[in-house]
Amino acid sequence: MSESVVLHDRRDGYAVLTLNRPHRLNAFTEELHLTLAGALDACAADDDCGAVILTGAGRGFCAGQDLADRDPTLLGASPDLGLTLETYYNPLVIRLRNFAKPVICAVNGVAAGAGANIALACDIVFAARSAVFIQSFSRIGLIPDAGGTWWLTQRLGEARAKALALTGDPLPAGQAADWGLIWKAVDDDRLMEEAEALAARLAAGPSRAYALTRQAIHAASRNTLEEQLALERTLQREAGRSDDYKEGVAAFLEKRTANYRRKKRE
Ligand code: T3D
Repeated sequence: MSESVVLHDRRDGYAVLTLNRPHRLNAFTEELHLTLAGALDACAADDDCGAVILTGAGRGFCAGQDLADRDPTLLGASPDLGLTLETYYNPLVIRLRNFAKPVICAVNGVAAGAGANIALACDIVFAARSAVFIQSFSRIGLIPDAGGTWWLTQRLGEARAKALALTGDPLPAGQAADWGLIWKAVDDDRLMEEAEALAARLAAGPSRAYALTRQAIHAASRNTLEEQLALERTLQREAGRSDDYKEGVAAFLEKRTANYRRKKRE
């Protein structure tokens, strides 16, 4: 039996999902989309899974759409790319953005096209220092998708967004971190160690507070300050009613480490 196109490794408290088409730099096919969606759903439904790491097998993270499935000499009529975005890429971006648990991306190598932008849809992005992010769309006559025009403009501003998108030039991981596009560039041999240490830490933390924090930060770019303050009030009210908050305050006052996971399992 052939290996799955997404490897799903369950660790203590978190899961590692590995895109597994290394011969094509983990480019997306329909099968990869469907398998990844299923794996993410399984993580969402797993109460003991507090965080997810997304990474790639082999020397690349993901090279975007598998262009072998777009070969014009085989397809005849032009494919409706709007339909494939609507069916696969856009739901994946929204699934990652609204995921119930923090998603860490460990970009192990080149991230190109939609592969770069799927990485940017994750909550916290680590990249191996040797990795590059490429908005390669313009090289094949397309526009950045999977949220590319949004992530780049929001995080880098128009000047850098336009230069990256129009040139399709690679952005090295270190520069992506210096510019604030991602969280951190780390030495290649420490990538998974760093990502897993953070996943384990988040998995042991106050999960409801994390979900509410992500919700508030996502809303910030569209809200006025007044609207954001009102949202913080609403979400903090909810956080303040949680067992995690009681445990956090009790642990502080008792000068001990808070134990959120134990409380959830009791
Ligand atoms: O279509 C829709 O549904 C709309 C949605 C579109 C979303 C998109 O992502 S569009 C953008 C698609 N992606 C690209 O245009 C990137 C294409 N790949 C590259 O430009 C380069 O491969 C990289 C810059 C990513 C890496 O370059 P390099 O030199 O490190 O590796 P390579 O030799 O080019 O690739 C290694 C192998 O992977 C090679 O196969 P081979 O020759 O060893 O048998 C190459 O053909 C294959 N590969 C890489 N990317 C893709 C791919 N095969 C199919 N599709 C790919 N995207």
